[in-house]
Amino acid sequence: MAMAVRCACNATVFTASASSLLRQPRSIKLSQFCETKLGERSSFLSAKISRSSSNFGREFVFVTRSAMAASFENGGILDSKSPSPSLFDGTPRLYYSSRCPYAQRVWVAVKYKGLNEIECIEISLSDKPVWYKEKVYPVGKVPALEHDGKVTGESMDLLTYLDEHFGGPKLTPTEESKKQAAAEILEYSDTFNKLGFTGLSMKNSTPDEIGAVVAPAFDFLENALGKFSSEGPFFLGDFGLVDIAYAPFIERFEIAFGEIRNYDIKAGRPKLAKWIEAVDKVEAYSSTKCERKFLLELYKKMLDGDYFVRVGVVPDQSNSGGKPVAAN
Ligand SMILES: N[C@@H](CCC(=O)N[C@@H](CS)C(=O)NCC(=O)O)C(=O)O
Repeated sequence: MAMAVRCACNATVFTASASSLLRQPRSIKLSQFCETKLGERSSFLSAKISRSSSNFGREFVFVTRSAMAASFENGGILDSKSPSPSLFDGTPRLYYSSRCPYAQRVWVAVKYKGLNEIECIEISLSDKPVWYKEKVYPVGKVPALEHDGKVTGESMDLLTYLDEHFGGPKLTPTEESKKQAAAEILEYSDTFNKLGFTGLSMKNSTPDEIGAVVAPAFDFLENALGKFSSEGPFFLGDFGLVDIAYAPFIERFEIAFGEIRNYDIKAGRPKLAKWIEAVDKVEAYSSTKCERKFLLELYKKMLDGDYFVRVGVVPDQSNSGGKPVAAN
């Protein structure tokens, strides 16, 4: 598919698009891309692309001709060179980055609920558009949702917000026993992430030493997955909020622990292994996944540069002889 795109279209414009498509192969209507010459017809075509975006899995939203040109050159991601899309015109918009696990949560929810009325706009985190912080979301983080004349963030809050204000399948359970289980498992989510990033940051430790730190986190999941396992492979039996909250992080931990720290998160945890298999079959989730190789390289780079220590997610271990300090 990428070859056909390259042959039929302007090479400069489509090399970037094709590579982003390669990251996430999709069933794309080639004619829509091939007709797009960024010329007189671009407004019409942008509308056409935007309207049929739900067919793509990954949404492309191009509001102006120049925004379209800029985002095509950057694989559909708006960066510092891209003009802002329309703001506060009544269209709900999700701002996200496919590499951000927090934003991925909300993106999955939008897809799972089939909310085609929400425009999903991917922005570059390494070359963020200035207008994002100035005009859209002063906090400057993704995800953020524009709806009803305001912009709000925080992935977990947004999942609940989507469930309360939009249609589609419910993410939150209605049964009392499941509500309580969901609250308990979700309460652990920040601790889980922190322990995971702490373990990954243990550069000078053996897999056993790393395991001693992170095993409780993965054991917690294995145990939680046992609660409703007679009803299905997901945390509460059926796919929902809890799965969405954990999936993007488990996706990254599975790759980075296995391939960088030589620690297999699934070993001795059959329910977790089954959950990973099951969640991969949920199209709304699997279609948001970055390519494994891309995430591996990203995490190698982040861990080499002590990213999680620098941003304060993980305590500095430089004064502890390379051994972990508690992540609470
Ligand atoms: N607590 C927030 C965390 C969001 C977050 O940290 N997002 C990161 C990307 S993964 C971000 O936008 N960082 C700002 C930046 O990279 O400039 C949530 O759950 O939504």
